[in-house]
Amino acid sequence: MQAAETGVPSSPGTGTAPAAPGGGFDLGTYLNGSRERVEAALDASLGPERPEGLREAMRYSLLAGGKRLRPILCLAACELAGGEAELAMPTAVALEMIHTMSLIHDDLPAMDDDDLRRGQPTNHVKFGEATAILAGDALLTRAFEMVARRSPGVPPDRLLAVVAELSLAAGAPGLVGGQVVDLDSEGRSVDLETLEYIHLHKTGALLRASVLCGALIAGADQALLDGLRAYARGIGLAFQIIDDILDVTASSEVLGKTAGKDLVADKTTYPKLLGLEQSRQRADQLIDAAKAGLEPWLDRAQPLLALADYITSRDR
Ligand code: GRG
Repeated sequence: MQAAETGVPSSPGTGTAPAAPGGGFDLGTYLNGSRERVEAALDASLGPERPEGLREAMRYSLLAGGKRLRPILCLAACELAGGEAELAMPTAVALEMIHTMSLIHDDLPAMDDDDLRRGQPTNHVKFGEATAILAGDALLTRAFEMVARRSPGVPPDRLLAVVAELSLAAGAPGLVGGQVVDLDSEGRSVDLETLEYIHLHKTGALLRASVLCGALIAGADQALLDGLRAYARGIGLAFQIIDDILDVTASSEVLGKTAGKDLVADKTTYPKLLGLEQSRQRADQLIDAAKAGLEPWLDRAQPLLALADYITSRDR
């Protein structure tokens, strides 16, 4: 589902969920408003980095569009936990910086070797491999500075907890570990357990950090953090199942990245293991489980519940 282009930014940051004409939650308006604020924060996040060529490569990928799902999840979790979304904005930006870094590195010839990302030439195609690696490195390290030095108003112990979550998500226990197992699995069949390991780490870890960090900034208690962990597990796996399905069913033009790559690389995917129909059913079950994790907080969880549904209905 795409946010309506005409949607007027309304509630994100105000603590009031936008109402659709029928009285339900209006996800299109919510996404529009959140994206607009995230884009502005991303645009302002890179200062006068030098050398200029490095700055240009960092900005190129960071501002190349994308759904901005991780920052939006972070802001929504902060509000669910009773915090002002604006307090979580530097962390939301940091999450998008880490995500963008992972996309730049994933596209490199030594990794997934792709030349199209977010509808544009990949970073290494545009700037060369060395600059792309360094732009990724600079975004990753800048992400931690955003949290540690540019998050006014958040108590230091909460920022420390956020730094810990981000480190776990980006490093060997998260993105890097998942990527290593994914690369090791190329050209051979893997079972469902290994596939889930790859995706819980490569994709799920940062989505999990997104909601946990938002909630930590607001001082969430253990019960809510546990509910958000259950939510994140469900949306993380469902997100990847839909990614696998879209790789088969959508065009490169719509996706903004090369479609059909999994088939060409003979990768094990959910559709390959379960078939398209069962994969969709599995994604739906996971979204139901994700939403069940937030049941005790239903009155304030509308944005996160709607975002969970968005994950299975998205077309890119
Ligand atoms: C160097 C610390 C370090 C980590 C890099 C390269 C790598 C390790 C990990 C790869 C992680 C990766 C690219 C996972 C894929 C996740 C995924 C499904 C990306 C697509 O996310 P979307 O659909 O993209 O949210 P947009 O463009 O909308 O943001």
